[in-house]
Amino acid sequence: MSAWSRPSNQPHFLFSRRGHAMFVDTSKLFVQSGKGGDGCLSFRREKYIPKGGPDGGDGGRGGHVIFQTNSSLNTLLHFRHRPNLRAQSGEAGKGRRMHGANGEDLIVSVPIGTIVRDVSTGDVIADLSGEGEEVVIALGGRGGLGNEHFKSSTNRAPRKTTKGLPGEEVELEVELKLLADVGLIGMPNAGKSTLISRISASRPKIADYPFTTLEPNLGVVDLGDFRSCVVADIPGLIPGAHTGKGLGMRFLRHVDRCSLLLHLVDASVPSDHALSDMDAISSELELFSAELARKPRLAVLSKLDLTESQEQAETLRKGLEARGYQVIGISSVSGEGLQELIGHISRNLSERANDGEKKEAGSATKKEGAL
Ligand SMILES: Nc1nc2c(ncn2[C@@H]2O[C@H](COP(=O)(O)OP(=O)(O)O)[C@@H](O)[C@H]2O)c(=O)[nH]1
Ligand SMILES: [Mg+2]
Repeated sequence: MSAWSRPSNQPHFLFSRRGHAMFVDTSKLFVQSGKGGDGCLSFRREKYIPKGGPDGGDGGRGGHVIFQTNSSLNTLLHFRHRPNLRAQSGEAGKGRRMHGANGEDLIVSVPIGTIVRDVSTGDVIADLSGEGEEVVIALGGRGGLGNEHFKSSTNRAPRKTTKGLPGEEVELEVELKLLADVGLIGMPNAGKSTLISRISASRPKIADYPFTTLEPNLGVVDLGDFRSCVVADIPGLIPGAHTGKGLGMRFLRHVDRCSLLLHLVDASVPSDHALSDMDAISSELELFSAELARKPRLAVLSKLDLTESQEQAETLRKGLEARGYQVIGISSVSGEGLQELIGHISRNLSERANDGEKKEAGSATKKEGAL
């Protein structure tokens, strides 16, 4: 199946014609699996058994580091808070042939589509593309042997044990192709780039961008509770764009997965101009992609720190509401309204996730019915 024909609620990344995703997020990680516990040196000591044999147990295995995909993640932002990942060591063996406990495995959640490379060799060691897929990235060290293993006919009281093996240490680079969750539209100069830079916790690099003149601009926004999303502007969506001014249909496909569009309206522009600009962009959007135009849209009044914006804010708000928009006022300079905006994005994405789950639950019931 080609990447283009996937149902739109499923893909976590799309590819350009050359087979590469445009937006790539990377993160460096250091992982270390647990050391194995040492074998134990011990002899049986009981009241009526004066010369009990060796009874030192084996050490437990060190914990593995395991990567597991989790469909609720869509960026690598959570690794920035935690770049060192260590699994627990195994416990040493004990007397009475007691085996030391194994170290707990460290399960690391990663988004679907994560590619894992070993930095020292450059090799891809995992390509996690399925839901719930698991790969052991670093194997825990084996536990050492207790002295009970070294008993022989010639040596009934061995003092030999072995040490637990060290865990593996690997420096990794993880890579994820990103799709935009939120698209920004608006006239040039409306404040799109400034807003992205203001609300982003990281700015992924843009790889293999197939268009030379217009660079999309994107950022990863931290929504709290280990949730994050990708916000991208849609470059060149200006009046007349559908007649071929710079922007190709192909670009719009990369924002297909957006579940929300923010339409930035510069509140410092005289209000009748601001509103007619908005209408012009809206009709351009319709001409470009009816699908994109059907997405939920929020009007964002920008630059509210400026006096002229404040004077016009009410008129603009009314004009936008009359067009059926919900309106949030912001300033990327003072920070006003940005938390409210992030809250709105966060709720929109949770709703999308819930809708996705409902759809999955629906198809599961159908399968059962068919059996
Ligand atoms: N006073 C003020 N200026 C802003 C704000 N946001 C953007 N600007 C300015 O508006 C101009 C255009 O912003 P930019 O983000 O490049 O707009 P874009 O073309 O939509 O990406 C720049 O000079 C910004 O510094 C804001 O919230 N307040
Ligand atoms: Mg810009």
